[in-house]
Amino acid sequence: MKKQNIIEYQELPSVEIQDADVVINRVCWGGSVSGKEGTQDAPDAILIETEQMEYYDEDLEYSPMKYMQVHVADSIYEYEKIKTSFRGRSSEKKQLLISLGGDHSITPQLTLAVLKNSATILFLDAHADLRRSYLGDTNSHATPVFHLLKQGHNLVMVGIRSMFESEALRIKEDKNIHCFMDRALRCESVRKELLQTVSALEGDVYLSIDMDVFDPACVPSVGTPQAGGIDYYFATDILEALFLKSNAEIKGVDMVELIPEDSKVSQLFAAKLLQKIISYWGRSQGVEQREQTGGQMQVKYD
Ligand SMILES: [Mn+2]
Repeated sequence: MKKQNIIEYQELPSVEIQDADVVINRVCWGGSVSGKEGTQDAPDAILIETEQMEYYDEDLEYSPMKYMQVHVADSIYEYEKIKTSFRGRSSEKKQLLISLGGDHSITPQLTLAVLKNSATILFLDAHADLRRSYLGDTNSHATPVFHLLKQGHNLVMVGIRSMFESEALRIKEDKNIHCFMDRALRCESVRKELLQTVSALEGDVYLSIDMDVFDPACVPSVGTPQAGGIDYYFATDILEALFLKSNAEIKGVDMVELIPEDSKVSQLFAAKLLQKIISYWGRSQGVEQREQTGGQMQVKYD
């Protein structure tokens, strides 16, 4: 058993899991990476960079952590344990369940942990990730979509720009996949169509963000970088459509495939995205109507 570091979100106190509004799960699993190594180090590196973030959300004009409490869970180092993530979470309280990876092979294990019924998976990725197995590994970072379809979920895929021929065929033929290719998203009308599709989502939704969906100029350090990609503000638009415009029930979120690097640009980008997700979810729950008893009120912050 490795020693658990004390790592917090924005240096705020971590409350008991049952009391938390937001639960952050650290999945330190990089076992299936075929490109660059180091995804298992991303969860802590991202959380460390959240210390650099302001509490105030400049888009929504409020400070979410005045109203919300966070629990940062112990790190998970074994693949078999991922499917029991968020054990001990509240059965009554609405909680935002976020997992920081790790490579993309963790997603189908996380959906087992948080989804009871078939759901829509909003899947942001440069790669189709639809292989049955890759380099002999059936639980690879190249296979999550294959497993998610097998689990009975629908996929809305965004930013795809790298695939094997059989994956392209499956995307075209499978009625459970709605794919927005990265190149098509250069076109304003397709961007609008995507945002409308996301706004119209309802029922259970799980959001999976492979950090390689972004332009490598924004997020240079990921397991398998790919030219092209979306930028921060378009991702923010997608988050706004999902959290603030749709009637979807967000059952879980993951951010995967990041590799910490010396300039820290990649992990800072991920930290900002994480903050945005928490902030938008908080707004969707109307947390700012509550009393100010959130984590931020318990620390000196000036
Ligand atoms: Mn992926």
